[in-house]
Amino acid sequence: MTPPVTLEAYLDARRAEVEAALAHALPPAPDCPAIVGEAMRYSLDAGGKRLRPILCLAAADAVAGQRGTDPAEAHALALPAACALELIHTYSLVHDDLPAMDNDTMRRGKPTLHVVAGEGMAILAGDGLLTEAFALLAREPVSEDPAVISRRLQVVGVIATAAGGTGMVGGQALDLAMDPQGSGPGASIDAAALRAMHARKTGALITAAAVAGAVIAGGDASAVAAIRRCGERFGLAFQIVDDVLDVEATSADLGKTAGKDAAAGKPTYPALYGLAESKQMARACIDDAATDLRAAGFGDTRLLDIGRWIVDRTH
Ligand code: GRG
Repeated sequence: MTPPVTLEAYLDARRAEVEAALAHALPPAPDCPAIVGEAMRYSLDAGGKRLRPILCLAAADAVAGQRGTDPAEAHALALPAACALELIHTYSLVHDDLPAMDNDTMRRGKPTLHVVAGEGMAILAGDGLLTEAFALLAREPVSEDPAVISRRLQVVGVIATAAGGTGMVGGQALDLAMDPQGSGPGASIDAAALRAMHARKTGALITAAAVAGAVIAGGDASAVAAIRRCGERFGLAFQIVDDVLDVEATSADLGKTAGKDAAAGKPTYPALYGLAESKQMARACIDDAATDLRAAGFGDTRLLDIGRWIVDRTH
């Protein structure tokens, strides 16, 4: 496999791999009733950057480079985890947009799922996406090799921990309990609490993407630890940039309602630190990750470029 030259070509190639695999990631009708299968597909096929799956594949690439194994084989091993991460991410967006949570009407440039299919179907589609993610992780990558089977099990644990109460669900619960305009227990939140909430809500799944790719490609403990630290920094940078874009970008750019955080009086990085310092903080996360990756022998990998993509993105 000839490595693509530009980051754009690399991202396009990985995205195409992910899209092709996602096309087969959900059970077809009539095994799965079309009414809920189509609802799942509506949100999954609505686009999105596919950041988490691409990060997972890039981490697998980095480990393959270090171990001298075939990158195409590493991709084949990592693709199920990459797809599962996108299924879980999509479920979280569907549920986050529900009236009981963020109550949003636009996502990925389209009306949100509950708007087109109703709340009940949106809840079920989210449940379905989450559950199918773990079905996929349980059955793939198909292998008789005990080492691969053991890594597959490890990946299930990594992703479940990131998606569950200690990760995304826990973070979303803390977010939901926040009451910026009120005087209850969630009324005030300082910088440390904001960071801790985001580390769970957004950071955990991004970190898990990097870790899952490294684990399934056969990374040793020190490689996995280095890639985990990178994922944590990428997760924080991603959230800071998300907050900045909520202020600076338009709804058309974002494909979702812009300016909602400020309108709700939510504590955000720009609200706490200002726009310029927030941007500087995001860049510092990526610079620290790059320094750390270089020290761990991953200096010449796409992971560094993905960090730049996270901070330079416009949507
Ligand atoms: C419902 C358990 C549960 C969790 C929801 C992810 C999440 C937790 C809420 C989404 C709210 C939100 C906008 C968070 C900010 C960060 C974020 C996840 C943005 C969307 O991710 P992108 O930019 O989206 O990767 P695309 O559409 O490109 O995949």
